[in-house]
Amino acid sequence: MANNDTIAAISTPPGAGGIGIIRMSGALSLTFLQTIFQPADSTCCFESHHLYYGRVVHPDSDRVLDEVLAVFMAAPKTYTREDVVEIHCHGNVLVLQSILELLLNLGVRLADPGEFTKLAYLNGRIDLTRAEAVIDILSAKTRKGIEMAQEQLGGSLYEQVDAVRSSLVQMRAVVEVAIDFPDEDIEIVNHEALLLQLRDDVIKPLKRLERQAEHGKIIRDGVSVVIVGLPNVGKSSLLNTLLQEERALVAPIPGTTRDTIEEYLDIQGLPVRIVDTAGIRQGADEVEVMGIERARKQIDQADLVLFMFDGERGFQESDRELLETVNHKQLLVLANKSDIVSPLQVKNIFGFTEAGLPLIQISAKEQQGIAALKESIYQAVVGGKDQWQEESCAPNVRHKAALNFAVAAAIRLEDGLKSRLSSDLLAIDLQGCLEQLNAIVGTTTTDDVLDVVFKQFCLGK
Ligand SMILES: Nc1nc2c(ncn2[C@@H]2O[C@H](COP(=O)(O)OP(=O)(O)OP(=O)(O)O)[C@@H](O)[C@H]2O)c(=O)[nH]1
Ligand SMILES: [Mg+2]
Repeated sequence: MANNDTIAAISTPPGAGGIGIIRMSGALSLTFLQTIFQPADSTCCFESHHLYYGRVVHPDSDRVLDEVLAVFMAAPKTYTREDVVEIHCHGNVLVLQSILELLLNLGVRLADPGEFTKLAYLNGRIDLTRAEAVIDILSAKTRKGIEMAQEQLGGSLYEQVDAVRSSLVQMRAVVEVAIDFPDEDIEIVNHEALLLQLRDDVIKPLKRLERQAEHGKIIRDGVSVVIVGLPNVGKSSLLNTLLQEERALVAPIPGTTRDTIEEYLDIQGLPVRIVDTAGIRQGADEVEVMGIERARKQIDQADLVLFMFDGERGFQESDRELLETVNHKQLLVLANKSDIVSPLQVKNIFGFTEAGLPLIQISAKEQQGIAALKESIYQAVVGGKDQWQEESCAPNVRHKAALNFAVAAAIRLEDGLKSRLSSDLLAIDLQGCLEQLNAIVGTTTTDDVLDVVFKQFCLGK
């Protein structure tokens, strides 16, 4: 799978920045560096893991491409376990591209997305769960998400899965002895002891991991909260207030927002994708209708809908009609503009609380009731699953699928042990369970699974 190419990519994001980094990995990295880099100090010997100042010069034309810092890192103490070179240039994408192109012309191959991390995995520096943790660190939306990803990079998930694997390997040894000596009279397999080990050391920890995967989804993907209401009720004002920036246009003209606008918000460590939508109404113009369609799509995917009406104008028939189209979703009803209407008035007029729907009064403009709203959002979407904050690891969707299969195999094994099934049949489920765990940590992962995992990376990582 690993080949002997030397690969390179721009590892910093596109756009202007203080510095931009080109990374190279492979046995010829140093040779390529020496071809294009002129160190300021002629005695430079490219000592491993030392940074050298100099210039990148085109070997044919002597044209200076940039003033840079370059570092050579000798295998195996590198990200990929191969020889690695980094060239730190000025952070202009044109400069970076010109140096990268020069390397490619010299015979370096452009790295695939995630290929550096894939090499780290293929060369045995990290297991697959740690490689996936790298993706999580890059894409985490909250501090909590980063914390979890770093735990996983440190091996928290690997170690838990590996402990279960060890137990299964031990159990398999016992069962295999019985298969090898089928004619022995004595019962080699101590079913009770195996059952105990299976329950305590396999099923219990696997179920805990399954539960953690539920939380993993919350931490990784967060939840989607969509603000819905008639035009002009103050949806965009709420988005701006939540984000504490003037992200969306706000105007007293109904139909101001025509597209959906989404941003991430951190509520007590929970990544919340908050979406402002076009006000929904009859008789909208063509563009508005397109916006309304998009709003409907967002509503379909939402974990929670914030249904907003104008507290000053009151809850009207048109609000009720709109509410009916979204009340199959989890809802919070917001009466906005509490700065110009007294809370008591809202209650008396609309009687929401009496009807059983929790009513939250806010002023999006004057930022009143926002802390309580955030708390309500958090409670609505996290509810009883509050222990997600304390979890030490967050299995992802891929892990979860494998965990589900592993638990199913373990439970079949439990049944088999209880009914004294023959050893060769027990061995099948033991092996099945083990294989799922091997796939999680990546010892027996197929190429197409690896492709899916590493495609999630950006270029240069
Ligand atoms: N007094 C008061 N005015 C508000 C409040 N929130 C919004 N407004 C005003 O209501 C008008 C409409 O606000 P927007 O935030 O643009 O409303 P919207 O729901 O996004 O409107 P559309 O995008 O047209 O659907 C603006 O003039 C805001 O200043 C509030 O809490 N109090
Ligand atoms: Mg708006």
